[in-house]
Amino acid sequence: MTRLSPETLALLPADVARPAYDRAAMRAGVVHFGPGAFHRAHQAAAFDTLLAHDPRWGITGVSLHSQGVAQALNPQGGLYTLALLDAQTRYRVIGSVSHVLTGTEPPAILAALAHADTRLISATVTEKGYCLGADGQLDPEHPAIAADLAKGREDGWVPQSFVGWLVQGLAARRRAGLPGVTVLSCDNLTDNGRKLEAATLALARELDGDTAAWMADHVRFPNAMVDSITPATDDALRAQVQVATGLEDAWPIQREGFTQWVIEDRFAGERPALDLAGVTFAADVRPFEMAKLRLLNGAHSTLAYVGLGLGHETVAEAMRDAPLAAFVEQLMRDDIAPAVVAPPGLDLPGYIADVLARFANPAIRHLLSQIAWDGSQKLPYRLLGTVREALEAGRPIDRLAVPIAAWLRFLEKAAHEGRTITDPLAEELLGRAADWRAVLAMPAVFGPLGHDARFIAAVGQAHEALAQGRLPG
Ligand code: CS2
Repeated sequence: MTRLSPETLALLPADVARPAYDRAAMRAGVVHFGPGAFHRAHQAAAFDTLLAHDPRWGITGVSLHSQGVAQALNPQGGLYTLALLDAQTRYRVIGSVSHVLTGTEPPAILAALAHADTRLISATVTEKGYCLGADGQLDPEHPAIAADLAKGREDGWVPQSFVGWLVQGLAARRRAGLPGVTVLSCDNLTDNGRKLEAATLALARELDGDTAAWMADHVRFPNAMVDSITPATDDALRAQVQVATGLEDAWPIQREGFTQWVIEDRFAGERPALDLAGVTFAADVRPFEMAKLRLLNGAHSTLAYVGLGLGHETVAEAMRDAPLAAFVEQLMRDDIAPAVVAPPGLDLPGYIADVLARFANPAIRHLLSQIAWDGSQKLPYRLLGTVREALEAGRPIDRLAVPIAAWLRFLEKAAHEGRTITDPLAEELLGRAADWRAVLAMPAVFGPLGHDARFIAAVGQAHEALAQGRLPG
């Protein structure tokens, strides 16, 4: 079977969309850390649209901890197929990624960061990639940060953390007299840009005071809200893509048709005209972030842990379980929405209905087990803020305690069966899992909330209800 590549693009059937620009003229204006499925389905597709108007915004991907994306994409000249899953699946070959570097090539990463063409450094490194503590600040005891603190004053050090790479890249730009740069977090963290800014500044102050000072005038870290449901690639997708395109693609990806990207209008130097690709620039992104993280991601994690406990496999399947779907809807409307300050013009009941319809999309096979990854990193942003505010406002937390209890049961079950889980805190979580109170007492996840008697009581009740197969109404 012929493989997708710049040479074989012309063989694609007419109904498969392809880059509407000359890829040979493309320059790399973006260095992106974490070119996984979400980035390639979402941001890289927006840049692919922009490139038809402006060739300066190609992407160099940087995959620090794995070789897989580089091995799949580089032989294809960076090209890959995106399947858009709606009633009718559409296929689009994306050309915005020119090359993917890996952590085995530190000089090339540094050269890309400190290149005159680079105007934007962006990231989807997931919550754990930021190395933050429960207080949202850089955690100096995180092994990667501790290593960077130990080595970062030596010449030619190789950073272990993403934040370390930013400090090294910014230092190289400063020394080379290059103009400023925008650093854009595209991860599901509240206040993602500000958190990354604080973390980068904290490390820079320790390692290189001149770069820390230079950042104030030359670097901006806008907040951003990103949204598009992106199930992991499976064999079924590979097969479908091969049939639809007639070419072999080592790593096609898929997402729902819906996509949203809201970026704070706070750039260092030039702002890419991403509005041409449907991106919204806003003075304040926080209300968008809050609505999306608390409602969509909070409900997603609820479906994942409660749904897995009930034996479901995918989000759409969990949504066909009428009592579970009704529970999640009530949780969103009655418990989460009161803790959301809606962005201007957003109708929360309508937003909730749209999110539920997206979850129910039968064309998407989104595994609950994928969403269940990294619970210790996700729950604080998705649910615990809502719980804290409900307690402060004197609202009930009975239903909000259900996904937390479902997560605790998920851990308990894995520990009992001797399975591991995907979570940076897996070892400690599983070590404590037999006693859910011991998990609540982990400061890295729950902070002071874990010692709140009302919270402990509500989680205890929810835990009991789930053990009896009941969903508290
Ligand atoms: C999901 C998200 O895997 C997860 O935890 O909740 O990836 C979700 O699909 C996206 O944030 C939707 O924009």
